[in-house]
Amino acid sequence: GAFSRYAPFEGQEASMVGSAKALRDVDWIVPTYREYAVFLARGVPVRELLLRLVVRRGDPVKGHELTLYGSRRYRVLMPAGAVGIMTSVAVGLAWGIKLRGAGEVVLTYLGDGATSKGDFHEGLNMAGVLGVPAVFFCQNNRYAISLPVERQTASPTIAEKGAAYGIDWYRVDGNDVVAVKHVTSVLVERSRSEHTPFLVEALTYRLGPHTTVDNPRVYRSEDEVKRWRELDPLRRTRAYLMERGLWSEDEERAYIAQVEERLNAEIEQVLGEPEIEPEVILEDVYSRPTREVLRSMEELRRQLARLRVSERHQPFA
Ligand SMILES: Cc1ncc(C[n+]2csc(CCOP(=O)(O)OP(=O)(O)O)c2C)c(N)n1
Ligand SMILES: [Mg+2]
Repeated sequence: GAFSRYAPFEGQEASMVGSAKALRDVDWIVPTYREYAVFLARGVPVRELLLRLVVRRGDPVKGHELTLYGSRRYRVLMPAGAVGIMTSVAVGLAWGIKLRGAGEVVLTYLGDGATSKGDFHEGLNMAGVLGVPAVFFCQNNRYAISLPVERQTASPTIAEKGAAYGIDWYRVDGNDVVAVKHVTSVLVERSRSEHTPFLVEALTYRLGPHTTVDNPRVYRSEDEVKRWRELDPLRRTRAYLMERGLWSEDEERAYIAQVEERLNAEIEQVLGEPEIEPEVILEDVYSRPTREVLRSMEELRRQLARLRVSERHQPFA
């Protein structure tokens, strides 16, 4: 109940971690609202993400755009909430990198639903024409909220849409972390040296709800979810490691206990941080506030003061 809203990624861990681990520190990530495992894999501190999710002072994005995350330090572009539009923004970023000769690569995340947006097609078209160092990583998790992918496109695969734009495309088992890491690493390095874009379709499944305010039972069967649970990437990774004697039940128990303890302590800490002042919403409109912004700020303060006075007189019963 502490988070306002959140888009869980259970089932997509292998796609997110495998792809993020294919990057070098200089590379850029263009995420959607769901890529929290990507941020962790990149090394963003848990505390920073928690401050973001509970919207407390210290939130790197200062309360703007609930649940979305961006960071200059970790080279994560702040996405827009509107689905799909970051595909073309990422092309601009990658083109800039090419013009500067910077040797960086842009890894752009998108969902199956985003491929129906014009921005996806415009972005891929420009990426092909300009020859930019960008890898488009589409997590086909079978749903865009309640809409199954079969109703999203009549194309047999999402990946092959790259062909229309002269972009090489690949499909990978998105629940196999080793396969995802391998494919993405090869393409990221080729993209870096050859300035060529690629499109990857990672076949995966969202095991949880779309967000914490969604009820997936109304649009898909328990049976379907059960079938995908058997392909849970965590289960598969565990089996793979145990078979090779690299992981054990004891180690796992100890590890989970340790992580839970640390996480609970961090959550308690961030919940103790002061809330963000509403005025902050106007702070970053321009690098230096204009007269209009200052006037709005004054007006907001007046309204807030009035609100606080009336709250005091009519306490919420
Ligand atoms: C332009 C636009 N239309 C609709 C929405 C509402 N919306 C939010 S997430 C989402 C589904 C996106 O599905 P997909 O691209 O497959 O990503 P996933 O949520 O599965 O990770 C929709 C329709 C939105 N945010 N922006
Ligand atoms: Mg989807």
